[in-house]
Amino acid sequence: MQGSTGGCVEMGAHSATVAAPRVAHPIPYAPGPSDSLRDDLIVSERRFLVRRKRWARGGSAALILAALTLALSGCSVSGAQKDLRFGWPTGVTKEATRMRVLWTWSGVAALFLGVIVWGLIFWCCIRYRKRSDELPRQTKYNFLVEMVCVIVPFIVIIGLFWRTVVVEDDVDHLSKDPDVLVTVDAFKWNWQFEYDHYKTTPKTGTDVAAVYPGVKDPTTGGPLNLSTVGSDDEVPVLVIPVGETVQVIEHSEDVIHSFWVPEFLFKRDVIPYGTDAQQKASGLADNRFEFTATTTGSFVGRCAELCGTYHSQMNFEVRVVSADKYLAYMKALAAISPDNPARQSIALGQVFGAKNAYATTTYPFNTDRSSRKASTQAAGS
Ligand SMILES: [Cu+2]
Repeated sequence: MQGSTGGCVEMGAHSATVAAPRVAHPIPYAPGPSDSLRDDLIVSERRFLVRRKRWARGGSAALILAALTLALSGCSVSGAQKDLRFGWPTGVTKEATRMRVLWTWSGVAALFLGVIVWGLIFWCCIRYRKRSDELPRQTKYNFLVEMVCVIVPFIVIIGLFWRTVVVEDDVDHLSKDPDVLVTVDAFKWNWQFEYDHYKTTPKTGTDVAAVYPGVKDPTTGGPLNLSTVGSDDEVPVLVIPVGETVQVIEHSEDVIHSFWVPEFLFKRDVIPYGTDAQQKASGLADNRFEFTATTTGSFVGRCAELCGTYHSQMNFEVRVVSADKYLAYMKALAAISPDNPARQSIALGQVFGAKNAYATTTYPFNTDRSSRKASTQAAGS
């Protein structure tokens, strides 16, 4: 009786189990290296190690040369990172600068990794280019390389996330006692700017720099805050002091608008919560944000939310001025009755001259829907 089990041959009931001869399966792509091939590989490895040392020395020399060039050309690291914008627009607030710094260093980090990856790709192309028809040494499962390829991207992601959260928190930060507190009231289709407070405590109601003296607010019965409002004929201008923290309360009663100043590199929606009574009942609070302007000048602002028929005409201007000019403007406004619809241009003219009595970065649009023509700037506006 003869049977076969696995790789053994059983010869009868008393026969010994004899191992069957192993069949040598050809391994087409992994031949054992001959002595000469092994020698070639050893020589090749040595050459590689020598080259690696040379490259390391060359890389160090390049880094030192770059640092020396930077130092000798009078560039500072802060100057270089200021110029490395990678397309980021120039902002005029501290918050815009913080965002730009994040963008710059993210770009530098991406370039650094990019150069390493490109270098490795080109190195592989040159180092392992085809030299003959001989099959090169086949390798697999390099644990170290695979771990590096997993861990490094994770470190990059964690770094980017961490810095983004830190900068986002900075941009969204609200001071307990900002220098200037302004309520931006958006409505179909214009803006009202109410100056609630300037460097005094708003809760006490004694902020004389931002109220009409002797005029009571009909709603609260307290002092009436200084305010200006835009119209079809006049673009609203928000005047703020440079280098001081400005907190904006965004209020709307009709639809969603969005306060956007392109040079601030920032916009935020103005969410409507109905009338004051409805909002109070809902317990929902108006959006707030804060900024500190770093450059004086006039900057156009726009509504960035499609809010209705004349949405595109909701332009305004933010005028960043010195603290002295700001206080002078507050005083000029306080001296004009809140019932005077021309109070903004009168006060602006008194402080900044007749040429700057109106917005200088934009102009009122023609609201006649039958005109069928693009709006042009009217004389004197
Ligand atoms: Cu709007």
